[in-house]
Amino acid sequence: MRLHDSEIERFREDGFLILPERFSAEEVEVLKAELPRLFAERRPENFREKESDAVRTAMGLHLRSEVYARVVRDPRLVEPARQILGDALYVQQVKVNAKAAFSGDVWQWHYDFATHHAEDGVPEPLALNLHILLDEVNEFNGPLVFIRGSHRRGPAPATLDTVTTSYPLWVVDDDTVAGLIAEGGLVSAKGPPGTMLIFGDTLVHSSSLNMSPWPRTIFSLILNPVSNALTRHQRPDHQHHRNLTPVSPLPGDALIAAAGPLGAAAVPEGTDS
Ligand SMILES: O=C(O)CCC(=O)C(=O)O
Repeated sequence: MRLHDSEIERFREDGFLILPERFSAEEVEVLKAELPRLFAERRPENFREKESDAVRTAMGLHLRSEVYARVVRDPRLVEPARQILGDALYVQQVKVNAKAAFSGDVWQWHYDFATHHAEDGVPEPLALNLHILLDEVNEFNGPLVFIRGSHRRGPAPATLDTVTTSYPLWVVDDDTVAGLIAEGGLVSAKGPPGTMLIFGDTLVHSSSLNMSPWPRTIFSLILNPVSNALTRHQRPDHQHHRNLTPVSPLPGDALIAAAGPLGAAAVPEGTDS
């Protein structure tokens, strides 16, 4: 559950970690089973693709589902983040990013802090993005692609792109990206369901179209130190939550428990964090 020293060293060097077999097939099924209901909802938290009705990203999930309320407190996500950042972390954003078979759209080259800083006034690039792959992610269905070591250059110049996809994003220009790739090279974040990814706020990344017949679905939790909280409130709560209550880990089996008869009724303490 905790990261080894060598993993922390690798994270600091590369800017990301790819950690296979962190969540079981059963746990992944529990997370996926919620998605048809959540994706069917017509509400602002569900962003649909520009060219189709398919959900591109569904946000605020811990406030919409008991199962997702539990996964944001899963020790396999929270403990590594605490090791890297310290104990007082709040839930900044909770979402599932989907890329439908044959049509899932791109995420342009960007790093998350550009948006966190420009839109939400987050002071420092400290937040961590913690992912769980919910489908097999391969070279064909639009994996995230990281520029190794790109975080070490610090925040690159970024501009707001409101046209390329349905989701406004602060993006990095091609010349900067080419220079970063020449220095660090590319890594495709592939793996079977249950693989975890961790990456930092200035790591430059993207993902391409899903032209394959295989959907690509990924859970994403962003944790940020309470001491580095947002200072601007222009985006809706689901894009950057205002509740700064430090997240506290649940027992490791809580996700499976949530799928049982108790979980269906019980809302654990602190799920509004
Ligand atoms: O899901 C993806 O392909 C990329 C998502 C991403 O870059 C992000 O959420 O910042």
